[in-house]
Amino acid sequence: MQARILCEFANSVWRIREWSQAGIARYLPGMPIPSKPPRIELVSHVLCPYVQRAVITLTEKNIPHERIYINLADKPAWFRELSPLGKVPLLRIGPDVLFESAVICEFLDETTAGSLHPGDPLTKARHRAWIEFASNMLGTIAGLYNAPDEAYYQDKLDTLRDRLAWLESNLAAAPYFGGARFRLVDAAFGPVFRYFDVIEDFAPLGLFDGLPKTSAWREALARRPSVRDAVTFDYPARLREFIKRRGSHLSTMVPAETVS
Ligand SMILES: N[C@@H](CCC(=O)N[C@@H](CS)C(=O)NCC(=O)O)C(=O)O
Repeated sequence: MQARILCEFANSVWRIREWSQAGIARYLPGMPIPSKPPRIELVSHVLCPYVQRAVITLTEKNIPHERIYINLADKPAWFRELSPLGKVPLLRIGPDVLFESAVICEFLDETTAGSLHPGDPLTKARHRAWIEFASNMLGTIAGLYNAPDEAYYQDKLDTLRDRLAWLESNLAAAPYFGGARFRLVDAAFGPVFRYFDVIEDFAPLGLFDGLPKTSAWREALARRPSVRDAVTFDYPARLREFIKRRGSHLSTMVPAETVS
């Protein structure tokens, strides 16, 4: 009897270890132990900045997963059935589906060791607020590349200047938002700054002039492997092509020869 209990205990320990090595979850007492880790799949789009947040989190937390890229201009029927808002990213965990990047990133973070959120509730809340701020900036960037004329374009640039000034005055530490440790808030801003990396190649934005702290943060994020590798190698060419096709003020600045 004792031998059987010991044997079952050892077996459970192995299963917990395999499960957590696969990056899946903390074992909580009383929780049923799955015999193998659930399959994790990220439904993605090559240019989506919200997908990049999830990819960065998956990479930072070493979570084995598969990525499925879909065409948002021709959404597959299975995707429409799974995505309440028809948007990527979607995270499939076995039979379960999560949507909204912030929720996905927090789920991935909470179910693996070593949190990417600060422990102190006030600091954590502050980071969450700045993640929202990053989403707002993404909306303004979309306004910039869709701006039909110069006046609208300049208006979006002014808004971005204002947003970046707020960032500059709220960055107390280096190299990352909260200091030495890379956090979920950093995962949210990496994709924001990546837009400027591509656009600045053909359009003079001058958005970071006089912003030393934000510029240094932007560079640190661009160097971070999880951020750098969150997109495919042809991302810059794809983004230029996407912008070119908007028929916007910015589209006219994309040199024809840089589009594949
Ligand atoms: N709030 C969402 C935004 C996701 C989002 O806007 N995804 C875009 C691509 S970047 C999308 O799927 N758009 C498809 C559509 O609206 O039809 C999140 O954080 O996940």
